[in-house]
Amino acid sequence: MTEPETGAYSDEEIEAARVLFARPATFVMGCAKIEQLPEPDLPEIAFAGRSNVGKSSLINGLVGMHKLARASNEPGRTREVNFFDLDGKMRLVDLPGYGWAKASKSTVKQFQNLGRDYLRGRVTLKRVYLLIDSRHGLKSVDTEALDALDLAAVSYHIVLTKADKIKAHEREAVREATLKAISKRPAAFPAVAVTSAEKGLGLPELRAEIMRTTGVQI
Ligand SMILES: Nc1nc2c(ncn2[C@@H]2O[C@H](COP(=O)(O)OP(=O)(O)O)[C@@H](O)[C@H]2O)c(=O)[nH]1
Ligand SMILES: [Mg+2]
Repeated sequence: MTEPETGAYSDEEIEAARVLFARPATFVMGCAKIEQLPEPDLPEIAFAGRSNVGKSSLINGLVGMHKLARASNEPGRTREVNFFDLDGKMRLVDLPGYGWAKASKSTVKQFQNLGRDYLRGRVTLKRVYLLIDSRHGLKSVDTEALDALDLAAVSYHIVLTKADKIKAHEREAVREATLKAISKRPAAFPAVAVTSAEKGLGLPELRAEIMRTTGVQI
């Protein structure tokens, strides 16, 4: 049996990831239709989660640019699949948020179908980072997303966001509860990352994890 990689990174990995993510990141395109996706010619990682969970902020935090993903957050864009290129080596993909209470049913369906089609069919997708608000933990709408990913056998890694908003002992409690909740899920990576895009908490480790997962070298 191989040991699960539960988040120990060497100084060298952390430093290599810092260098990689300091390289230029650019907005490639926002896609509203599955036919518009860029050619699958680079490894991709995708960020999914409820709207407002912190997907765009996490992407900005990882690349150290305040406005990269936010700039694409004009009305409409949050319902597209947004692609960001990191130094021509990989793409970061900002998926439409789920759990939009106010959107019409047909709109919800349209962008959820797009996210689903992307997740199911993307040959270059290395992993989905499924974001969960650390103040709330897994909610039923999140559990539905996990069910769908497990069913489609799409590998995902849970990332707790906004950890600056809770105390250190609460962080550990929600991390452990989340880890326990995913322990029997087949497509779940056996670790839970704790992050704050605002304070930079957990970002060096997440960069290192992404580098491992994609196999990208500097
Ligand atoms: N305190 C705090 N707020 C955050 C953090 N990440 C995101 N936010 C805030 O949460 C809101 C939603 O973030 P956004 O990245 O747009 O979420 P998205 O809809 O998932 O892309 C914004 O007001 C952000 O400033 C964080 O790490 N800490
Ligand atoms: Mg967003």
